[in-house]
Amino acid sequence: MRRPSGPPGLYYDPQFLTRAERSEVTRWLSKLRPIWEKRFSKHHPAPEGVANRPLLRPVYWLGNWQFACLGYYHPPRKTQNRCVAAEPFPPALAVLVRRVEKIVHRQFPPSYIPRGWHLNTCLVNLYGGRIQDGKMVDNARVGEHKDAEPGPVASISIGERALFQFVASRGKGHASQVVMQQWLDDCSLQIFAGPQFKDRLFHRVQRVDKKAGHRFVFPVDGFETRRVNFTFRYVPPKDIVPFSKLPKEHAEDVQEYVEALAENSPFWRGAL
Ligand SMILES: O=C(O)CCC(=O)C(=O)O
Repeated sequence: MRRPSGPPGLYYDPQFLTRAERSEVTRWLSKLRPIWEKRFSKHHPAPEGVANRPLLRPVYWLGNWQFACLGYYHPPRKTQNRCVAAEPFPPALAVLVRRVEKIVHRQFPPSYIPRGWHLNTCLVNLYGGRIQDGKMVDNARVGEHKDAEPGPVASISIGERALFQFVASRGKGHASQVVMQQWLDDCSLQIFAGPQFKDRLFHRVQRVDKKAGHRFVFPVDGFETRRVNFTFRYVPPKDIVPFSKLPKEHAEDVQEYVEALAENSPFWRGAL
């Protein structure tokens, strides 16, 4: 019998997805059209000297969409007009989420789980290489950060394995210290929670392998995807706003993204 393990606040199961579940998820993914967002926008411009570059990777959000240019959800102060109501989880993911929530309640103490917590948000991250000026530039990494949504965060990975690190900051100008690292395998589940892994430490994806030859095909120009990661989080429903209720300037900033999403999604067509 498999015995998923980890220190308090960290859970890892290298074989969470069955082959059938992986196939279901991959089938759903094949119809998805992720988008390239830019970091800044007309009403939320880049600071002086900072370029308004696209994110390192195409993304897709479910449950609610946190557009990069509006600023990510960050309680206690940065919570309003950042989480825009988005498509619900498809059946292939909803069934996994129910299993993950059970694991969370079994695995972590109640003090790690805020009242009302349930996984209602998912960021789908594509990792791979971008074709720039005719050359493939590897973009398969994420810099150190914390996920500010309250409570446990669950991450399901498919494709090439990724080197995921928890790091402690040693202040400006000093390299962070790696406290714990884990290769996230194809079909794996990682959950992190609590004062150490969720609140104190930062996390990052240092690199993604190329060895197994996994590839995913998306209608995204100039990007070759070899890993897909689903990061499930909780945003209190009171902080989720429909697109139609966004203040005018916010709506203007994300209009082009919503129009792109609407080309492939009845939900987003309805939101326009
Ligand atoms: O791809 C991963 O494993 C982690 C992604 C991540 O850190 C995030 O979405 O915040």
